[in-house]
Order: sequence, then C-alpha cells, then structure tokens
Amino acid sequence: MKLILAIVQHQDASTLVDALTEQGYRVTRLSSQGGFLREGNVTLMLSVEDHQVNAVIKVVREHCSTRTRYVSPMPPIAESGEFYPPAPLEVQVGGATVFVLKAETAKL
Ligand code: 2BA
Repeated sequence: MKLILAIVQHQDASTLVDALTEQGYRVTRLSSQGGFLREGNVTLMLSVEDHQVNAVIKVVREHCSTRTRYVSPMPPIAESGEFYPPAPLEVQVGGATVFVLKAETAKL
C-alpha cells in the first residue's frame, strides 16, 4: 500500500476530487496553507495499492495547472525619506506537489 499526499491549489481541487472519485479512488480532502505564500491550499490524502500510484499521479497531472502569483516583498526602511516600492516577486505555483509514502491501512 502507498499513501499519496497531493498538495493542490483550491481552483483545481474540486474537479480533481470528482475525477478521482469517479475512477473509484477513495480520497480525503484537507484544508491546508502554504508556508511561503500563506495562502490556503488543499491537501488530498489517498491510500492506494502500489500498482495504482502512477494512475493517480496521471489524474492529478491532468487536473492541476501551474499559475503565476505575484508577491509584494516588504518595503525596505527608507533612510533618507525616499521611497522606492519593491518590484513584485513572480512565483510559479503548482500544478501539484505530490508525496508517495509506504503505508499500512488499518480500519478500526
Ligand atoms: P507555498 O509554501 O505557499 O509556496 C507557494 C509557491 O512559492 C511554491 O509553489 C514555490 O513556487 C514558491 N516558493 C515556496 N517556497 C519558496 C522559497 N523559500 N523561495 C522562493 N519561492 C518559494 P509550489 O512549489 O508549487 O508549492 C505549492 C505549495 O505546496 C506550497 O505553498 C506548500 O504548501 C506545498 N509544498 C511545496 N513543496 C513542499 C515541500 N517540499 N514540503 C511540504 N510542502 C510543500
């Protein structure tokens, strides 16, 4: 058995969960937050047989897009009273960050 953790963007989560469920996978959706952007994202948790891992990753790949986000860095403290707003930082987010772990399933 393997435990798949897939961190995806909110915009992709519902269609991805629908697709996984339609294909017979059991999936748990958790609300999560990225440490860098401090924005909400979604972590999906699936326990699957070893031979299903690649098929799940294929579905994730098909439903998750890369998006560009712009982050405003903190402005430097002006020493002379002049103010130069820092340029926004471009960040590519997604499609998905996926971890595959060995797992044992016990339903109690
Ligand atoms: P965040 O931590 O909010 O990161 C959002 C995006 O910001 C990342 O996209 C990456 O492009 C950029 N980024 C993150 N840390 C950075 C840094 N120290 N310097 C420069 N840019 C940085 P993704 O790589 O697609 O990650 C999307 C979300 O997936 C992350 O949200 C985080 O929640 C999760 N994630 C990514 N890598 C992870 C890892 N190794 N372990 C745990 N969670 C991870």
